[in-house]
Amino acid sequence: NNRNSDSRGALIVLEGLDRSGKSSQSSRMMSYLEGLGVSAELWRFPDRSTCVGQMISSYLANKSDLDDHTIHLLFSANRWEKRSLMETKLRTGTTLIVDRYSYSGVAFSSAKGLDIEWCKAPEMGLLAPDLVVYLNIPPEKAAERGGYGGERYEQLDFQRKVAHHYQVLRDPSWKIIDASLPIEDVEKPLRDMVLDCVKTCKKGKTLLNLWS
Ligand code: NYM
Ligand code: MG
Repeated sequence: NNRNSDSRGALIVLEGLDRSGKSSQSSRMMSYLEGLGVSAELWRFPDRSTCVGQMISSYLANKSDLDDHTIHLLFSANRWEKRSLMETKLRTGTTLIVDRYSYSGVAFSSAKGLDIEWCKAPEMGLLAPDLVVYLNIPPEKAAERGGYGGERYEQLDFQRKVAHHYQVLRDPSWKIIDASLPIEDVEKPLRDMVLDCVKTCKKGKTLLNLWS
């Protein structure tokens, strides 16, 4: 039977500071969904595989310098270049677990001092997530985890500002998980939230655009 023609996948976004556990949790989520037979893909932004993504990667590695507005728009362009594929995947029944999205774009750039409304503008018209989960960790605790990779932004004082700007952006629909807990204690509530969202989207929840 062709269930995909009338059921869509869910757009699920994980947000949080660097070293909050997003990448580990999203790959564990993929194995879990695979085991349940849920059609799902793991995406991440920045997507460093595209031309725009390579410019971003070089900026993050301090191999190039760009004006703050310019890099902000590149991060946004990197989401726009994936928008139509994203919509196709969702409409054909594939759930997307996305490691960072527009909220990272706005939180990191506004933490540098850019106007928040200016930061949000280029994100308008991208697909709105069905679920945003914020992995909440005190910046000091994330820094203790070590393995800040030495990229731009991976400094405690800046991460403190980013945490503040995430709080400004956050709306009541976000789910918050205490990410300083052991990995399994983060994973368990996350699984419940994700399955619940997948179920709601399957029933035909409308796909919307940002920011709505
Ligand atoms: N970042 C990520 C932004 O500044 N704007 C964005 O739109 C996105 C998606 O890139 N420190 C920042 C947050 C991270 C850095 O991301 C690289 P990651 O998840 O470490 O590859
Ligand atoms: Mg990082």
